[in-house]
Amino acid sequence: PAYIPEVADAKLPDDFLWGVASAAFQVEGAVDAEGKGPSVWDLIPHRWVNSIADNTTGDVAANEYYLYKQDNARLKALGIQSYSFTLAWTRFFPFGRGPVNEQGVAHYDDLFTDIEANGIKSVVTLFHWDTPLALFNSYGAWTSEDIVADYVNYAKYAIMRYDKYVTAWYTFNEPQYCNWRFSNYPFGTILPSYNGIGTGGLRAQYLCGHYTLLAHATIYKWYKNVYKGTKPMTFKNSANYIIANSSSAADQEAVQRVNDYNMGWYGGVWTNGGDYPASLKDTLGDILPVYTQAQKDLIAGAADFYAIDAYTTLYAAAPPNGIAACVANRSDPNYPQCATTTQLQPNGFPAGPNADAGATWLYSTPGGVRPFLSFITKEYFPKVKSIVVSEFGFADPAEASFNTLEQILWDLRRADYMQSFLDNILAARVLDGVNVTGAFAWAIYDNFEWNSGLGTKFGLQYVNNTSYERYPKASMFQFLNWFKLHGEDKTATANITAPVGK
Ligand code: PNW
Repeated sequence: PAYIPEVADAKLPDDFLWGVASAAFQVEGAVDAEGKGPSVWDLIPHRWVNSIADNTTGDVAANEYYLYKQDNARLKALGIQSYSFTLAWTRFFPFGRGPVNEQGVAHYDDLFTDIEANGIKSVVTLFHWDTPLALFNSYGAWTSEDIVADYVNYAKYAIMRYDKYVTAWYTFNEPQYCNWRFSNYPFGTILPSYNGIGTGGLRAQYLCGHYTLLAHATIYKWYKNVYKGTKPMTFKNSANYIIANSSSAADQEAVQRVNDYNMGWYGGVWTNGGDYPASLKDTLGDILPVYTQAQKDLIAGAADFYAIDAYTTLYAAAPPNGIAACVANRSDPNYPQCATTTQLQPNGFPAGPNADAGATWLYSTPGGVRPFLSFITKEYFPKVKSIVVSEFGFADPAEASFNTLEQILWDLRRADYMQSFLDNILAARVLDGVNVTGAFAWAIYDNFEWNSGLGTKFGLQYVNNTSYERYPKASMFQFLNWFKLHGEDKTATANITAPVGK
């Protein structure tokens, strides 16, 4: 049943991009196969004691490296239009730079041809956190400007080889997690520190953000102006809809600060002429690197659409001692964001902080995406012309302890989340006039959920971690049914009058 009755009969245009998503390190396994070099994520589960909640590793993950033909056949059989997946830099350039690994490239040649042969569209991310370990060892990876040239060298190679197969490009997944997902800077006890940066410092985080956005903008401008590429390109943002905890001015300001620190940090592409928001500059001072005018010009306008990984909804409040006191004190626990967030309580289903360490950040509040899409379009980034929800998904807190196949496959909370989330996206489009042009569910199947390990499950398909068989869950059928009901009405496009900016 529709959660939003007004959209029960509404249709999406044919060119609405939709499907399921994955990331190389989370699904591929085969971490040392066919010439692949090590990434930081190959090392972390083995060398950093207790870094992974259930002590699993990504060594095999979902074994996709060997099972991709079955996976693609299954996507086709299920009727999924598009697959959003990522490429592992260390399969192309095992040491991050230097000679190309032909075996790794041959593997991706096969993958792309097979996806195409199954009639599925490829949506491709060039970098999803699996930084080549060699670049960490030689210059501290994302804390050094050297990373820009190495990323650009890899990205150019992958783009030139695969552009013809790709429907849309993402340069980066969620640079908002630059602080540690890209390299796990806190594991400086295993790897040395670089550039005067110790372990997990703020300076490392903001250097990482700085060079990531420069790398993104450099490859974007090359793709459009030199290569003359025609496919849409952007990077994937990570942010959630933020509601003020109260009507007080301080809590309103807290909302603004949370948005600045998540979205505004990389928002120079659409606003501020390529620069950082004033709140970051004021608060961070000399911690925040400075863009030259030429760099700001490079960044401004360096994207074709806004991609948002939106999972949940949060309240924001001023920190206990107030925003001003926090901004003035670098050792305040809330520095530099100087706002606190708490989760909106989910409707209907219990979700508890203690139920599953991997999902504490993710209450099921899919209603937030509708106002969030309006917020992005109308208020925040006036230059955004269209939005793709590049990831949304749910890890049921109870799923880790499910043990019968029936319990696992009857994932009603995730099915509920899918139905409600999609209804809200559709409502944003047809009732609120937001030009949302795509939606991708995370994840194609259960996979290696970073520091939460294999035990935290986001899949629309269950993966048996002994046989590696995949089984579609109820949520997969809910998802597919939704697109059967709402997809493919050729008349719909003409009815959408999307506002572009203010
Ligand atoms: C995404 N949040 O990260 C990543 O792109 C995936 O690799 C990951 O598996 C997936 O979400 C599920 O965690 C996010 O706090 C991490 O809102 C955190 C948030 C959102 C996305």
